[in-house]
Amino acid sequence: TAPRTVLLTGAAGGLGTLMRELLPPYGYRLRLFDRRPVEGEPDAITAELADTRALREAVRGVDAVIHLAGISLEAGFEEIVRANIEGVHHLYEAAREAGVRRVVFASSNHAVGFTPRPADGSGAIPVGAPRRPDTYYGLSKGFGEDLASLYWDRHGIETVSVRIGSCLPEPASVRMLSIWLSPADCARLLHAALTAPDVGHTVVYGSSANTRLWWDLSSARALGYDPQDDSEPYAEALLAAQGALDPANPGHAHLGGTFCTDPPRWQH
Ligand code: NAI
Ligand code: 15L
Repeated sequence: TAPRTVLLTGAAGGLGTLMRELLPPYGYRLRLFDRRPVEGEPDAITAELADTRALREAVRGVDAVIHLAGISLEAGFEEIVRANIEGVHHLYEAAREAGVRRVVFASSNHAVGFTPRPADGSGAIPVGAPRRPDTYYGLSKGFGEDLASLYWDRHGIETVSVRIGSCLPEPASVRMLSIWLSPADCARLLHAALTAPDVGHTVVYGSSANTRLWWDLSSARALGYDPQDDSEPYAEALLAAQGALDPANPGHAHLGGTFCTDPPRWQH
């Protein structure tokens, strides 16, 4: 049976805020969790991922979890360890104890961020490409994917790990023309990840059907995901404002963009 009650961690964040609007029309009842209060949602659970008692309470009775909570940019190693490595472990332990069957894990393109940028539109980067994390942040996302794999093989908890590109209402850079995930397509992809049968542990890239796509969307499509958006209408204005990607610019040479520069930067 399709999941109905879904725990959404990271509900106060940028993506959580978009998904709180876009997922209920698919029929989900969302339970919300974040360390920050969720505006206008008095029933949201305000707690840290380190609070195992609160997490246990949060997963009780849910059919699935969408795990967005965590540090979403580069940070100090200790901070990343606490939120993204220990945090994801606490989440899976709570899910295991409560018998939750399915998790959708917000992984990131930065798990493979040092992969050289392929030709626009080639869709060349396979989901099985070796991990090349570009930051401690990207490294923690690879850890989350491997933890998901372990909990599938050992405990039978299914996960779809979604290596999200850039999910914003509009693409904000020339790089994002290739990896943009429109919010509506994000909701479509999360719905597919929650409802597809027998996913075991599946890794997918998360983007819209962009003309300039860099990666292979076939594992996402195999879940039933049928993206409806394309960043191309934004291309002319972004290229006029920012110029084409320059292979000599270290912030343009890899999939992860300026996360790959030294020190990493994450402005658009
Ligand atoms: P965000 O930073 O806006 O939201 C993350 C939320 O997690 C925040 O509300 C924060 O309070 C909460 N959080 C952080 N550490 C926590 C902890 N220890 N305990 C409880 N709550 C905690 O990030 P955004 O953009 O909404 O991303 C959501 C998820 O998707 C993140 O895991 C991020 O790494 C991933 N992602 C997002 C992309 C995007 O384009 N928005 C791209 C790739 C991955
Ligand atoms: C991410 O993983 C970040 O969470 C998000 O804020 C964006 O910077 C995105 O990647 C990106 O690569 O554009």
